Amino acid sequence: MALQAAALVPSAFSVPKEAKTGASFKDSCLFGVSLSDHVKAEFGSVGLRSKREFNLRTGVVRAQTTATTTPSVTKAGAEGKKTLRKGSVIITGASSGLGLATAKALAETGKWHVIMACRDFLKAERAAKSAGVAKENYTIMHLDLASLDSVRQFVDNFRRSGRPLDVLVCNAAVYQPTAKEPSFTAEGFELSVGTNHLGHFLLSRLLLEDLEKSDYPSKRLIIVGSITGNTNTLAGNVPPKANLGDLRGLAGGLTGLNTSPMIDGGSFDGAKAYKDSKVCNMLTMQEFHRRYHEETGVAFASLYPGCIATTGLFREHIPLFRLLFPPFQKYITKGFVSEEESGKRLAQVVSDPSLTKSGVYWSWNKDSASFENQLSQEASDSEKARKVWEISEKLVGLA
Ligand code: NDP
Ligand code: PMR
Repeated sequence: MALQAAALVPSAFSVPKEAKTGASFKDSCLFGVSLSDHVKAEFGSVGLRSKREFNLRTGVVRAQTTATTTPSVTKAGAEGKKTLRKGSVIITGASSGLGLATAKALAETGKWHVIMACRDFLKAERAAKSAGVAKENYTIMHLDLASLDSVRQFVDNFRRSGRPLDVLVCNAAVYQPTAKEPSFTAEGFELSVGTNHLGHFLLSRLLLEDLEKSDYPSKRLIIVGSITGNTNTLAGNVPPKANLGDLRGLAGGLTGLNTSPMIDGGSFDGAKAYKDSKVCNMLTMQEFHRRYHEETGVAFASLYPGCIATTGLFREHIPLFRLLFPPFQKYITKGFVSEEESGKRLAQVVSDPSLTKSGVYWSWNKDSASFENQLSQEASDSEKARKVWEISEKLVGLA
């Protein structure tokens, strides 16, 4: 049986700094078209749902541990392969969408044990079961990326499990396109950048040590990026565009108090905050590569898995968007991929022997063949990557 350790710490939630009502959503556009008031009113239910989820999560404390089997280790085979033991991969946000599909694809090979690092233990357990992931191929461990305490606790719990770490996949993300006001992580960072970038930044910095210790033939650290953070594409030119500016907001801590909640110091825009966070993800991957690839042998990679228009990422978008976005991507842009296909793509980046190159941003063409893609000027700016790295390490308490 798999080890199951879940510690739902009280800090495991995101704290909205200002009281919000369900009606307080930003005037929104659907593919650039303004919405009528009756459509806007539908936002209310989303707001209430979030609040309910918030209330449910607060005060929940749980720790679960059951016995585990040690990873199966097979010695060198006839072809002289170094090791054939089961790989051990952590995937953040594996309770839905891309993360779940990747967990399923890897588990199905029988060659991987997946540690599903999720903020909602029960949701993850149900998701794994309904996706048909075999019990012996996964473990759920609690991780709330919107709390740095939770990140540190996750790392401790993982180390206590005694499993090796061969691949880390930073996949989880939040997207708040309709939020009128920013919300914040436990430490007071704007939620999208705080979760998608800073939470993963601390996690990956801490776990690099564990990856380094692994004896697996191909050790990898993958941070999921996206086309919408790349302004060298059509998708990346849909407003609001990603732009980190001179990083003054990030340097100020993204608190929204006396400083801006946005990296570039501007006023809050949830869609932009998400795209900015993806730029940080892609810059972080490259900075990792420059600093640590040679020294550790770990391959660092990012990717755009395709437009998975049906996932929970769009849960806070208006219902009309969620209805029209999949057909728009399927028939107009032709950028649509199913969750299953996207999972296979990310699983390739985890385990395919031909995708071992470090410092690469992978994409797939129409025939689903992988290729090394070009990042935008900003997303490949090494000076900016260094500055984002240095500011981020101060914010998460590493420097
Ligand atoms: P989903 O919403 O389906 O998955 C996101 C996952 O992140 C969920 O499991 C969610 O948990 C988890 N998560 C959110 N906040 C936290 C947190 N604080 N701590 C831990 N986990 C958290 O979206 P996708 O599958 O679409 O997104 C996965 C990745 O793919 C993201 O990095 C996204 O940027 C990227 N991507 C997505 C594209 C798309 O078209 N959908 C395109 C390009 C990139 P919970 O289930 O509890 O909510
Ligand atoms: Mg986009 C080839 C064109 C293409 C692709 C691949 C995407 C992917 N999008 C494309 C084009 C367009 N989009 C065009 C022309 C428009 C204007 C009509 C458009 C609009 C649009 C919106 C409003 N697109 C969106 C949104 C979102 O809210 C999504 C977003 O930006 O989330 C941050 C989104 C996306 N489009 C994509 C992808 C992959 C997304 C999901 C975002 C992501 O995870 O990065």
